[in-house]
Amino acid sequence: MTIRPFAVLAVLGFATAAQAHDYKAGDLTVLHPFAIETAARATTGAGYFEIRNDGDTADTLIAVEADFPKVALHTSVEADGMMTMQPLERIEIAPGDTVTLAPGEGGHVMFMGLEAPFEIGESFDATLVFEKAGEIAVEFNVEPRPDPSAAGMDHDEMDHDDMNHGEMDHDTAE
Ligand SMILES: [Cu+2]
Repeated sequence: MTIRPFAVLAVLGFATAAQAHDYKAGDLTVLHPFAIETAARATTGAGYFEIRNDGDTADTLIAVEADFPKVALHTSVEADGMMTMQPLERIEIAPGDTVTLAPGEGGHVMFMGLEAPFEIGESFDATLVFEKAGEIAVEFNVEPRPDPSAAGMDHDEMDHDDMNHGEMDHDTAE
């Protein structure tokens, strides 16, 4: 069996496009924060990451701060056949656990009041605020919208702009 060079190149190309980057504070590691590209006139964008807790005690993500008019933790829920988003006030990470915010899985950071769309290849600074570990400065890389035909990506077809943020109490996640 010989290695086909084209297959190898394809794998390397993907790894570069979605370059991993991690941030550590105490027992917490924030893995690969990324945001999804937005449509030209979008005023909201979604961000994702994983948080791993290697410690013996739980910690809690209580806020995400970034240079946008409003930033909140959200979860997408289905009610009466309609997808809506609700604020998440906190995300607890149990000892030994990894919490994943990923497209199609509900939880996300919502960046609101964008004055320019998120474009692939851009990045922006943000700070994750934890109850015990304190603040972790991270960088979100803007990545392509995941292929909606991929399994488990149903929710990602939602355009956040179509959803009614007006009914939510945004102040809870300030
Ligand atoms: Cu949202």
